Amino acid sequence: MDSAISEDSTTSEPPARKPLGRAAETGLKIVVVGGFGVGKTTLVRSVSEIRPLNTEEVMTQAGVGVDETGPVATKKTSTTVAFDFGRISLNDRMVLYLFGAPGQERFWFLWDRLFAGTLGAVVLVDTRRMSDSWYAIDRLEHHRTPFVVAVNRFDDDLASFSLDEIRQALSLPGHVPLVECDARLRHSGKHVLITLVDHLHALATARERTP
Ligand SMILES: Nc1nc2c(ncn2[C@@H]2O[C@H](COP(=O)(O)OP(=O)(O)OP(=O)(O)O)[C@@H](O)[C@H]2O)c(=O)[nH]1
Ligand SMILES: [Mg+2]
Repeated sequence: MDSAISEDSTTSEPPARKPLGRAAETGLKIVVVGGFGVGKTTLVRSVSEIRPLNTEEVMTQAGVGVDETGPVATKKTSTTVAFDFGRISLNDRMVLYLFGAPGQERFWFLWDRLFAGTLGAVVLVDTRRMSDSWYAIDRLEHHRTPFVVAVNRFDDDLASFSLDEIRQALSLPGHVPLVECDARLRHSGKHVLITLVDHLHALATARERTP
């Protein structure tokens, strides 16, 4: 994997805008999906080499009863209403385009369109609201879109389920990679993307070998 994605940085600040290379000719689309407030926008923001496009709206009093509540609601002040968009250049010719999906159930109808032309996906999971991930996994399986699952550990998540327990709870088949991450940290977000790209590579190699 190229240094653009494998470099080890601990900062979560986006770097200065990097112009798209002249030789860039292949764009690979990756979607980050998952339930409300699992950290999708945070992940796209932390790994993107450009200032990402975020379609975030402030959650106001008017949204009470419409916008979701729960463990994340007290700290969360904005929510994605369309999608996030970021970019990582893999090498001179290949560019990864990252799309972060909106997490609230009332926007889930957008997901199927967002999955069109997607090479692979990251399902972000908050173990305090594990069932919010089921719909994402169902839709990806329906579209036959390869995916990896990343557990975004929150500081106030006291249950600290093991990866095996999470795999069981999500009924994840053994071949689907499951990793932990902190969506706020660039090196951690990149590790998730590397896991996905490795998974896609392994699937493509296996397909080539199948007569
Ligand atoms: N403690 C902690 N906070 C996090 C982590 N990841 C994200 N957050 C915070 O959690 C909040 C929700 O993150 P978002 O990135 O907006 O979540 P989202 O999945 O895009 O939310 P929606 O688009 O509304 O579904 C933000 O305030 C983040 O700073 C994490 O790993 N640990
Ligand atoms: Mg968001």
